[in-house]
Amino acid sequence: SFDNAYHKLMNQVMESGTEKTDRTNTGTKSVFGHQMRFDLSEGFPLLTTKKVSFKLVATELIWFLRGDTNIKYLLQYNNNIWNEWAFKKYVESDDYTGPDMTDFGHRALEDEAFNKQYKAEMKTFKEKVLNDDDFSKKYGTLGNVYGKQWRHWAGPNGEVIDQMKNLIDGLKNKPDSRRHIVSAWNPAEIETMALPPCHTLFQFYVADGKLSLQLYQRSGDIFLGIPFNIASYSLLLALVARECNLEAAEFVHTIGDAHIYSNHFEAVNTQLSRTSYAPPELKIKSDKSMFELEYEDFEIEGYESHPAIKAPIAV
Ligand code: U5P
Repeated sequence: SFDNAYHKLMNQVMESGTEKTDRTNTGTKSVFGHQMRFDLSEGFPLLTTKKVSFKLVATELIWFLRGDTNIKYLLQYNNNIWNEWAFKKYVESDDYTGPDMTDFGHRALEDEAFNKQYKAEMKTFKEKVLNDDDFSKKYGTLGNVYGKQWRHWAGPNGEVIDQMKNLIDGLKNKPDSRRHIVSAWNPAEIETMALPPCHTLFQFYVADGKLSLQLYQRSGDIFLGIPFNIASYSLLLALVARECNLEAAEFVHTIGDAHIYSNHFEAVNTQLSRTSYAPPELKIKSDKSMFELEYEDFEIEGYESHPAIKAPIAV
């Protein structure tokens, strides 16, 4: 099953990963260079040994495909996965006058009184992004993250490069090409991004009327990030295949630094003790182009899973 490949990675890192310090000061166990393959003809790879929210995956992917980089769209779908990074930029700015939020990620876990303050500030922040246009323009944006690079890469002479449109044209007109690549890694703009892209570059491949996709992910939080990334890129493969009248074949997931944070070890062991279910199926209930699809056009059928497992995110 799809869960097997993922459990194998968790096992391998728990048993033989190298202990390493990291940017977030949490500490990890990690391996370098790992590959998993997911055959979409067997179903949709939404993991079943813990509940993974398809809604969060789908709304984030639609947001990328729209070329959007402002969390307002995500908040409208109650998708909170990018909040911490936008919030960080706000509380570090001169416009922020509330209680000191330095290192809020760690402090919220350790100090209950601070956690209350943090939650209140975050709630106000979200409301302002949703309801105050000027505030939202200034602090809802994450800089030149995925959406910008996928749809509006800034060329050297002021031209705008739509990598996704070029990709679709290329797949339709020159399926055999070895240049079906989209890069989110734009060295000139890394400084302007809230988080340098984790899913760095992807490539498509056509053979026998079937389409495959490989992602190079430079850094992968195995417990919280990877289940999401697997579902997200599998959905992208399904959408691009549909757009090009091809059958979706394999999603190949290649990870650089694949790590488990030390405060996720217990959660990982819980998940490893669980047995998988059969994977669900993805249904797209519309003829619209992939660039016009809305969340309401998707359905995940027959998703049976173990309950979600909570774990803190490293900011
Ligand atoms: N991360 C993911 N998947 C994503 C986005 C972020 O796993 O889609 C994780 C990275 O693996 C890392 C953190 O743990 O977020 C980003 O930190 P860094 O690699 O930039 O230091």
